[in-house]
Amino acid sequence: VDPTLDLFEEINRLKKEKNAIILAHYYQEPDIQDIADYIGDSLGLSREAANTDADIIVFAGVHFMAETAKMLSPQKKVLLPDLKAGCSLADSAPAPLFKKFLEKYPDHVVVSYVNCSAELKTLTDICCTSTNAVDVINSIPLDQKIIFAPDKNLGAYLIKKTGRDMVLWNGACMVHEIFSNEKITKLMLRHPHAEFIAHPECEEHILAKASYIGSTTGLLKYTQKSPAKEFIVATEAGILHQMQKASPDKVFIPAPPENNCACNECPYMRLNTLEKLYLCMKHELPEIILPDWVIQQGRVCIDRMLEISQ
Ligand code: CIZ
Ligand code: SF4
Repeated sequence: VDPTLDLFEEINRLKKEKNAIILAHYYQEPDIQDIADYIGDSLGLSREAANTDADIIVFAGVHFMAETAKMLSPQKKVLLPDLKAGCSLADSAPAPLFKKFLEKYPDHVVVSYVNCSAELKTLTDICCTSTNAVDVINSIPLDQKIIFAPDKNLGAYLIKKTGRDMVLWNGACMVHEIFSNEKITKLMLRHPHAEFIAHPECEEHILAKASYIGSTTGLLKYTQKSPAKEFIVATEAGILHQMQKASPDKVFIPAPPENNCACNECPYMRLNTLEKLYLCMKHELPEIILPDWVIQQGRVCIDRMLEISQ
């Protein structure tokens, strides 16, 4: 790409020219968040993908999210700036293995966190996000047994929260499992007035320290309404950009990971760059293509979720 090109200008031009909409997840780099038409978590982004009248959806997020957008708007072109933007959590539940696992629990309803592949969704009865997971589980009759996949940490949190016994698939997100309890404790001692808040994909011992647990949207809203002036935030660090924008006078500290790495940034989310976003809009590639049967069978569990969380 020509280094003198103003990527913001070019992207905005392509957006108009092609009647495209850019949907960006909270975990995208700040530049991408700033040029997006809509920024949100996976629930908000799915809703937006279902309702848009754009011809092209440019999905600045990871592969399973773009697949969800394609399932909800199959007649539209859905682009992902980098096809390698996957997800360690979605990868932890390969559909063929999961299918075998289900054979052991024939009379169970399958609830899957939306962070899973399109193929896994074809094996799922009802989907959920961290925003609506409690409502989704509460919508299932009490005598009905449940399997929850793929995140064991979110699953354990939901068992506590709903009192429902669920069979859990043993998956996890590499970003939310990396936080250091010891370093967070030290940070809290140094910032005694800071509130510690966390995403339910974190491990139980981390959640136990949090004064608020919620989805990315939940965390963002909480920081706006809480009287606290300082927050230590245990989720992917990208969300701090919107928190800081919404509350310029407050201080946001990313919760520290175990090693001295940037591993509280999702390596998959960060594969998308402004340059790749521009190139993908220019060439209308890479495009998300799904077999018809996957779209038809996979979207049933998403439609059920959207009905419950209208
Ligand atoms: O960890 C993720 O990928 C999350 C929290 C997604 C989402 O928006 O729920
Ligand atoms: Fe997947 Fe975790 Fe990255 Fe979210 S933060 S996309 S769950 S690897």
